[in-house]
Amino acid sequence: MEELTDVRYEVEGGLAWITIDRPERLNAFRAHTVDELIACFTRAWASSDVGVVCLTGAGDRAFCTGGDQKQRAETGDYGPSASGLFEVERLHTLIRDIPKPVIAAVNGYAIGGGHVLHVLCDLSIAADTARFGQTGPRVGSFDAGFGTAYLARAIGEKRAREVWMLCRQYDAATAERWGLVNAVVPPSEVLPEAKRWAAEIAQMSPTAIRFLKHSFNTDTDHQGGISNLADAGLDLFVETAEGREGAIAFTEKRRPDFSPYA
Ligand code: S0N
Repeated sequence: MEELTDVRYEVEGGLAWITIDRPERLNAFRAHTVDELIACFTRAWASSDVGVVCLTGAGDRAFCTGGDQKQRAETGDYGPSASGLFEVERLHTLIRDIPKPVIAAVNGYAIGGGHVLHVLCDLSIAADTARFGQTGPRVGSFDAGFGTAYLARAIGEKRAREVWMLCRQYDAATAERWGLVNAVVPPSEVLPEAKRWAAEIAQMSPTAIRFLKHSFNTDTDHQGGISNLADAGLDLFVETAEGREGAIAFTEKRRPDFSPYA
């Protein structure tokens, strides 16, 4: 694996820590960050000394705040990547397909595409200070497919539609009540608690866990097709004046004006 700039990868006693390391942008991801996340998850998959993966964010403010809106406002995309593609859908599929449990240690904001990442993890442990929500309709994007349909599986149709249509933020207590996270702990306990859960899982049969994970996924794998469809639509949408207005308004720290597009 080449030297990492946006992500950290550390293995500690059978647990691979994958940390998005862009705290100055609240751990928002650009295309290169996604490339590095894919490399880290692939490495964890291939490593026989890794049984569980934990995804988290650097610092104490954010897990991940989704696509880098400053990059998007600057260049109209999420910046360069190895393949020339923004491979976030591939990352989503990898988090689901890696045959090892993935725990999200949600240490702060899980917003937009960052919220989708934690939803796709097998388990989520949140700080009591964490905040959850989607912002796409405010910033001129959407993350449909796993981002909508799988969320609805997790918390129900009405709540998933509320999350996307109102773009509110929810606290950790609400997330726990809704079944969006497995446990809520004080901020200093998020990583130790994830470690304890990983150690407990490590006592189990890895083969049984692998079959169980694939079996859970099989029921929702078709949602990957919806993701591809939505992704194709999003590529067109982000090029429009309506899509650009959302990204530009974010960097200008003002409310977007979508009134011409009703
Ligand atoms: C998280 C929020 C609410 C925090 O607010 P707060 O506490 O007031 O802090 P700020 O001062 O706003 O933030 C501190 C600094 O961090 C920068 N920053 C924060 N988030 C981002 C970001 N996402 N991109 C770039 N920079 C970010 C702030 O600008 C600030 O910097 P300074 O100090 O220089 O002013 C608040 O920050 C917030 O609302 N953030 C934006 C959240 C958001 O809208 N995220 C993007 C949502 N959209 C996506 O994620 C797209 C999904 C995606 O990529 C995708 C997925 C699947 C298929 C396709 C796509 C696709 O888009 O192509």
